[in-house]
Amino acid sequence: MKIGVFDSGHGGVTVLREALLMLPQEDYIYFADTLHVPYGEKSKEELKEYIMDAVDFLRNKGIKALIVACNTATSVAIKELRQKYDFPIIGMEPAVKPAIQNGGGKRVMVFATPLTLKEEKFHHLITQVDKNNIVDYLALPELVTFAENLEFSEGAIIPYLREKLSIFDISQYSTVVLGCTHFPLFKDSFEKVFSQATKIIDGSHGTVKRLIDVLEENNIMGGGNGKIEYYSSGGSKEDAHKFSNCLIRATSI
Ligand code: DGN
Repeated sequence: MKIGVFDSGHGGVTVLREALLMLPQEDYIYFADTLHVPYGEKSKEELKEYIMDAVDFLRNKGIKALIVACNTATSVAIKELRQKYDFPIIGMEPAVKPAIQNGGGKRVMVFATPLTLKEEKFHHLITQVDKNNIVDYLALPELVTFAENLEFSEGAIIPYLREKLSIFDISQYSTVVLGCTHFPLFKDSFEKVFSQATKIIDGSHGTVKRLIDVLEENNIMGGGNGKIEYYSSGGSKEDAHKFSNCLIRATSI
């Protein structure tokens, strides 16, 4: 059986890429909720319905485990998902803990969607790990739209990032956390905006490590060879084109 990977759109390819590298002996089935992307500024109640529909779809296709490759969906629905389905479910979490460990007391910046940053899950995480008040955070919802429009050019992205960051002293950050799965698709622009000394991290490695543990614990590891099936709620050829473009970008950047 396959591993399900779900995102509002095509940011989840950054997690799929990591899974393909670390777990090549699995098959994958990716679902993008392109009818409802972006998720970052919708109501929780609305999103929960979309997320349940997406996961029902994947369950009906037959999956042995699910990665919710979307920080926003994880924030609003992970508890309900785990209650409803009997396969293991791995969610995303902004990589704040490793960022603080990396930082040696210097400031950390977290980028995510507005909903992820508003949710209790994020504030709970911050109160647990940010004892010295060194974590700042900022919503970058437009990056999701840029990605879904396949607009990755530094000429468009760098001015956008500079404008959003104009009120911050960016030289003070040891670490930047990309807390939305779409954002690593813009790693080249983040690297140009921040100094070379700033480390840019995301949660995909930690998520796939967790997936490996869960597959081992449940004795359901392996049996595939890296095959990928793709579906979207929009069901258009354009969606499939976006998926392959984003996956190629995720593997090449
Ligand atoms: N890729 C999603 C995330 O990690 O939060 C959200 C994108 C969106 O739909 N706003």
